[in-house]
Amino acid sequence: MDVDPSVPIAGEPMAETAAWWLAARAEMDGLGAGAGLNIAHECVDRHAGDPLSANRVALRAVSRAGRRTDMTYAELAASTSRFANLLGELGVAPGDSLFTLLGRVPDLYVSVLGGLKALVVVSPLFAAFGPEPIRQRLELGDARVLVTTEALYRRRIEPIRHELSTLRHVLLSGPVRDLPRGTMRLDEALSGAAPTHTIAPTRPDHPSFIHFTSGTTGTPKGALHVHEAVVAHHATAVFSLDLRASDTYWCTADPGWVTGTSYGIVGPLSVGATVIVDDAGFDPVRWYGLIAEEKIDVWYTAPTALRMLMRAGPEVAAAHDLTSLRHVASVGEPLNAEVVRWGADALGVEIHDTWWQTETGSIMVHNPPDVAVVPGSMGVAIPGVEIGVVREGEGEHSQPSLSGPAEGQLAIRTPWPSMFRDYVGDHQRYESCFADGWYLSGDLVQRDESDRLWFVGRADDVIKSAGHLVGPFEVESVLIEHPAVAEAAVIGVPDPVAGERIKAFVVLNAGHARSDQLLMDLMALARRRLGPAVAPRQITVVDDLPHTRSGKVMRRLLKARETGEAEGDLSTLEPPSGGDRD
Ligand code: 6R9
Repeated sequence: MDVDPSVPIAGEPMAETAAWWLAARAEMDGLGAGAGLNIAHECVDRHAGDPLSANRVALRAVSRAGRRTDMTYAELAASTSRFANLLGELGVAPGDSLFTLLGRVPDLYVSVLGGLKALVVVSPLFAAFGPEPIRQRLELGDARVLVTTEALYRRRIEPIRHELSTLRHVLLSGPVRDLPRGTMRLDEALSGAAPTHTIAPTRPDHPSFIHFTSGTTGTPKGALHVHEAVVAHHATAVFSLDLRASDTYWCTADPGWVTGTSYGIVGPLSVGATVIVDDAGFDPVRWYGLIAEEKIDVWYTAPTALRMLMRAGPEVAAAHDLTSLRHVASVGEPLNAEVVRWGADALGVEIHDTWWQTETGSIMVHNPPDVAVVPGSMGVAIPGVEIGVVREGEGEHSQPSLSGPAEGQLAIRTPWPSMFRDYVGDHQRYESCFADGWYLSGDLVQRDESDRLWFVGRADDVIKSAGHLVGPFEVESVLIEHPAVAEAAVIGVPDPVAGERIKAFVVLNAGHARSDQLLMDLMALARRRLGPAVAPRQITVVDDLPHTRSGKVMRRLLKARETGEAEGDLSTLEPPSGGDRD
């Protein structure tokens, strides 16, 4: 993070010259000649400075009890300026890092955007993390400032504060009963700071965010992003999520995950939309109620949530008026064709899958809003991005295949505006993600004759059985079609003859009991639909499956348990109870 932000670079070229990016870039007004591009300016000050949008609601926080608190773009501009000025008064310098450990409350958004105004590097952490994953991340990111609550501070930070050698300032959001030593109240500190702030020149490659993502082994990886990424967030918010300034928009992801920042904060605010801020957990009645009451136009969510809504039954959906929904999109894990078909009925709109990663920063593959969805496909490359498929067995330096049917690892030609620029503290690992100008995603895909991409699996989750490459998702999708099955996870277990043998774990819906007949039915369904090479050899009924906190089934953990291998980094494992949210 050793850049000198005081040196503006006049006319610095954008990383990508495609028309798509140029169109988005043209909508950014920038900080003036030679002063660069700052995310917070594009998301907040640009709208606050325009009489047409200054009084539009930027953030609408909806409490568990249904109470609304609105903040307009003008109010958000003032609060974030106060926050940026406060950081300056505390001696926090551009390039220092600021972490948040907060639920989804307005102070989270003010801290993130105020931090960006002050050119500090922001890392929002998920509030349900325990002390160990928090410590790892604060240490890896050299945290200088932390914004959290009194309760979270007492529980998660106080016990480890002495280990956090770079941490200088802790600001407490919300009510404080008994101010802990070495902390400050955020509200008091903000009220003493001036409500206007001139953003310093910001180079497009100035660091903006660190988003942590779990690897298969070792410590989490801190993907470093830059201000220029706002161009990609804006372009994809408009062209992939179909978002407009007049829309009310809800992204169900927490900003502790890249989706909750890129599309819970940056993308929608860059468009000037009204963002719903909801801190309550999943509840089908409440969720449908929120869509109906807030008249959500555009909704970005995850397959697990959609599958849970599907399980809640059609009558729950039918009891709410969901006609405000114009565009629904999904990300993060495979979106089963069955869920897309359910969505068309229950939500009244098609669910548009999108694919991207913490490292890519923004949507890379999408189902465009104006094209009929092909259920089960992740879609096509967004304009301005070139996706290649690296076929298995091709030499390390062969070029990826660019179109037509192919199967292999998804690769993206560098650069693009929102690409990560490093893994903090592990440049070697960063370098190892690239070959010959391509970023290698680690995901395996199939591409069809229309250049549509179909998810096969993570490179390390894919099963090789009797010479056939088998994607667990394919098998899981078939198993969950059975009315008794709520969820399925499929792994490869070592087999002396076939290399790997396919094993499935299934969780049953309420009202269904494990029986030999049911297992035979499932086996028959799988064989019928998938053929003997792909159907599981073994199906086991379990009470629940291990998930990451972002909702992905941890097949790797199932596999490790099955084979007796080390379980690896479990910091993102969701507790089986379904959540210990603060
Ligand atoms: C945004 C986000 C990235 C990994 C990615 C892939 C999986 C994402 C998907 C999908 C199937 C999709 N993934 N989108 N799998 N279909 N539409 O989720 O980032 O947390 O870094 O996860 O998620 O395996 O490589 P991140």
